[in-house]
This record gives sequence, C-alpha cells and structure tokens, in this order.
Amino acid sequence: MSLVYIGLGANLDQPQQQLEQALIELAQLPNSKLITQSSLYHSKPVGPQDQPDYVNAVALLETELSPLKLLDALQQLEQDHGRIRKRHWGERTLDLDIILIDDLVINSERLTVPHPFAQQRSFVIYPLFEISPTLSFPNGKSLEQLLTELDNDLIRIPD
Ligand code: ROI
Repeated sequence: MSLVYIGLGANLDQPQQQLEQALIELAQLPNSKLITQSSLYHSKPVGPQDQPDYVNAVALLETELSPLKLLDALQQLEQDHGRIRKRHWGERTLDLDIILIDDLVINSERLTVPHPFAQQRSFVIYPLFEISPTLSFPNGKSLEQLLTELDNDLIRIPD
C-alpha cells in the first residue's frame, strides 16, 4: 500500500471540468482510494506565456498499484481525456503527474519520483500545502521551506 500525491493540470477544453472529471476517475482506479483532494486553483502558465491560464490541483491517493501500473493508469486517463499536447511546455487537456510516492526515490526510464520540477512550482507546492501542511520531500525539504522560495500566483477557485 502506497500513499501517492498526484498533480493535476489542464488549460484546454474547459479545464475546470477536466479536473473535476479526472478526480472522479482517480477515485475509481482499481485497488485505490482517493484520500483527499485540494481546492482547484487558477495559475499562470509556466513555459510559453501565449497559452491560457491553467487550472491545477493535487490529490492524495492510497493505492496497491505498483508505481508503473499507476503510471499506466494515469496515462490512460490522460488519453481518455483526448490529451492533446501541441508543443513542449505548451497547452494540454489533462496532465496527471506523480509528485511523490511515500518516501520513494525512483529514477527509471519511464518514471522519476519525486517529480523533477515539483519543488520549484507554486502550482504544485501550494495545493500540496493545503492538504498536507507538514509534508517534506525525501531530500528533507519541507513544504514550509519551499513556500518561502515561491511566489503565490495562484487564485483559489471557490467550491
Ligand atoms: N503551468 C501551470 N501553471 N500549470 C501546469 O499544470 C503546467 N503544466 C505544464 C507546464 C507546461 C510546464 N506549465 C504549467 O506541464
């Protein structure tokens, strides 16, 4: 049994609905339980600025799926949402990123955990802090520390 934090992001085709639907689908993954989810947030794009703002959130999933089986399942969900990816760091209909799995460090061909950019991205760290304020990364960095290094450019979307 693992505890996995999953980052959700979208900025095409009604991004808020994409995330709301994806959260329902995460809750339905086999041998898994959605423990909690953050609020949804509007965020400015990281990467090319000539793309729409994003909607982001983070979910906490308890699962018996192995890391690679979970990755397969998340990539399938992205496909089901008709994932379009127009360019590197460009707009997309749904992105599901594994941020953390317990205290694991994984550097394999298909999967890097913790997510390599998570610690620098306010659209990951702020929603994480909302649901798990005392969390630290395996390198010892706490969310509290990371927040001091990041601008809060997120706007929380009311429930
Ligand atoms: N920017 C924001 N604000 N949110 C994202 O989810 C996101 N995802 C990405 C890139 C293109 C890096 N920029 C993003 O993959």
